[in-house]
Amino acid sequence: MFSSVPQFKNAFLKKLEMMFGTSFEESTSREQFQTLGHMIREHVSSDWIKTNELYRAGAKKQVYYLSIEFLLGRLLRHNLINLGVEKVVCEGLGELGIELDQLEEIEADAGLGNGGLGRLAACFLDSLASLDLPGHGCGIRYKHGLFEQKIVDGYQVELPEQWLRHGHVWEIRKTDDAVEVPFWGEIESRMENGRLVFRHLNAETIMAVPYDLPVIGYETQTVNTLRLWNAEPSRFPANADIFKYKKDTESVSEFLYPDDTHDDGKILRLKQQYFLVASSLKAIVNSFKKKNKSLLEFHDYVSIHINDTHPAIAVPELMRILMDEEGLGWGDAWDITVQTLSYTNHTTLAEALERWPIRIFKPLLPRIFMIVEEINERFCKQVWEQYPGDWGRVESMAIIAHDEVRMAPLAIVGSHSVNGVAQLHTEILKNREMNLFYQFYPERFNNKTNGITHRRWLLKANPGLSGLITDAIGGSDWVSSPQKLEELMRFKDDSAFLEKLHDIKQANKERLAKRILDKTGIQVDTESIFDVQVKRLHAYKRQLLNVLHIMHLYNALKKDPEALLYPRTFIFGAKASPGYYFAKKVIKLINCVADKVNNDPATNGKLKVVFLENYRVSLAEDIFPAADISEQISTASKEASGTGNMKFMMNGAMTLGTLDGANVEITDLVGRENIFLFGLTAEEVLDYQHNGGYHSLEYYHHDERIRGVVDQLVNGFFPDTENHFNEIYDTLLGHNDQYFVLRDFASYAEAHQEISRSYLDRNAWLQKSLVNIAKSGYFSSDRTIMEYADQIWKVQSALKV
Ligand code: 26W
Repeated sequence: MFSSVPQFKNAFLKKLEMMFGTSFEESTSREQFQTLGHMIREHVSSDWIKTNELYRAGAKKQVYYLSIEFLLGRLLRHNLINLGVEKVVCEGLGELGIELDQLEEIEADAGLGNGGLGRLAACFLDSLASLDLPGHGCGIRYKHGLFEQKIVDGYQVELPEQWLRHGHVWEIRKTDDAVEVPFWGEIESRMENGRLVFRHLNAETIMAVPYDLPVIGYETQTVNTLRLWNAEPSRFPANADIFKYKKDTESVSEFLYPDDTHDDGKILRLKQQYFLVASSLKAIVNSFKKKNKSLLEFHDYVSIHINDTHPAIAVPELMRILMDEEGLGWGDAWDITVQTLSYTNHTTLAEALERWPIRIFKPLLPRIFMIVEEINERFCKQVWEQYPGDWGRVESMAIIAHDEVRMAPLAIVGSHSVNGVAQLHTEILKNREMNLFYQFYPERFNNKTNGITHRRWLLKANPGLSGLITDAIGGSDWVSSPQKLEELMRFKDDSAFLEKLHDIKQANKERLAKRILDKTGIQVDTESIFDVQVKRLHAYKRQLLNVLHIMHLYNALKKDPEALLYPRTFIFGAKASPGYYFAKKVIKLINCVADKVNNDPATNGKLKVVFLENYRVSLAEDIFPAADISEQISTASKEASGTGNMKFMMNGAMTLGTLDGANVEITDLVGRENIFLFGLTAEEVLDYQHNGGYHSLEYYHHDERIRGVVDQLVNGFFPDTENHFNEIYDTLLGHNDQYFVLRDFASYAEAHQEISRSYLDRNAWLQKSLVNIAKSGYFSSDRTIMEYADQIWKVQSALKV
């Protein structure tokens, strides 16, 4: 149905009539969108079935990526591109008077994630399918994804997100594959035929119903599966309030938890984690059993990946299945579990390391708790045997301690592989945060530097640049082999080529400028430098440093109209976790600064500040291609990797960053002259943190630029914001500026000046931009996934052999 334009048009019109009983003339855009979605699903169904058959019959190992987040965004154009039918569809619709661009806007983003971790999972799915690897995602079908952000009076207001309001065209409900997940109740144990048998009595069970999404690889027959579980009532308990039971049950897949360190939904969150793990493992074991192999070979056929600690409960759950349901003894079950599981750590921030109070964990998951206790006892004994007398070590490493279950130790002890997500991050895990575990299991620790799918973030998001690359290096091989982007290096001294690069960036900036105008009413100058910071709002990411620096530029311009070497447009996008008070104040501050700057004739034509509401995947796709500067300014050592940094680089923006996360590897690739670095190094930050010696007040007193902007937070500089920024002021001066904002201020300001000077030399700037694009192939998630496949999961392409 996609082989030629007339054929497509025909099929489209027929399908539309059949699905909606309406003529084309009468149809709405939503109906047209749904029609196209269904056509694509039908089109891939035979490949989907074939892929599944291949996996079922073949002796090949499967990998399952368990993640509490999958930040997919929209799928329409992505699927069209991967199927190689974008052109036919675009033309066919065009002839019918429909613009694909507009149809695309109908689709709601599947926003089932907070940020980097969830988007990484989505990029990985695309790479797995595109590389013909047998890898599937397992997640939760949240009714509401990450909240929709509105800015009201400069403050963030959260609205429930409604992506399922009109249904999700890509999903298929699989009622027959539903499984039950038990909570609460008691465990009865008794001897049966010489074996201890456990029964879960009086449990409250929840039905987990899977919804499957096809994951379509790029120009391949492989169609993998993302399975999202929906929580529904199963057996209504006798004598219970039916409505309450229904509500409690459904609440398990109702909301994605925002990354919120102080929330009271702890029980619900742990319920979600067990819900995801128990239903996924049940399905995985069921499908393994169809192969009629011995369970002792389980790990030769199945690899299960734990994406951060949220699914770490897979360790005791797999043990439970192997022992209680399949009758294996502890030793065999443990060997299989460890060889099956692998774990990625995504953060070293202490507040994000999960711990569950026993008083919650034990009653909610009674059998699982028993198994965790046993794992802990055996593990502590091993440590004690290796380090006799070292109680301190046992206490720091224990899985259960101080009335809490610690999920990172559980994941490390129960996995054969533990990885960080960028070189620096892995070194910090090995030498600092997880050093005791590294000493104990040195062979388990390894690095897998993150990546992004260049198919979404370059091919789809930036058609202008993709077209230029294809023309320049003679064909679109680079889409399958992104390392080939390096061939662009030959154009470094080709000024005609560089000018084309400039024109593309300019066109992208104009497109974004139009969106900014539509959304905010702010007119930005497309000749100015587009300087962008888009990411979750968090103190360690230091949006505050950025905005304080803008205040400084404003002050400087008020004193001297010539103070700024080159006009700038600062663009922000960020959501703050709903309970994160400080982060919300920073959003307010950015908006106040924007108001002040954008309405002052003194800075007109020189400085603009834009806060784009409701940052999400689809908005990100408009932003990255239009950026000149990528702000990656986290306090060194705090950002595990960053992946936005890679998306900017791939689209030819220059990084302004600290030596943190993957910025370190970006620097190694592009060379010191093609990146703007500033600030403390990770070593210096960690040294300050351990040995003291930093006094933010000194920087306040000794740098009048700093004193100027910090005072403006509280001295009435912003009209009608009395006391609004007291907390920010206190964080900086009263609490000694934990994230070294003032310490790095001077160095940051200097780097900004260097940027302006560089931008004045257009040819040199374009050369830098070219080098960034050319070297970005390394950051394709295809490279990352090949490393996971070869070194951790030991899976191979299902089509080979
Ligand atoms: C408390 C539970 C919790 C804690 C943290 C939930 C969610 C989070 C974050 C949102 C985790 C996250 O997104 N981490 C990011 O992972 C990316 C992919 O590896 C990295 O590039 C980022 O540096 C890291 O912050």
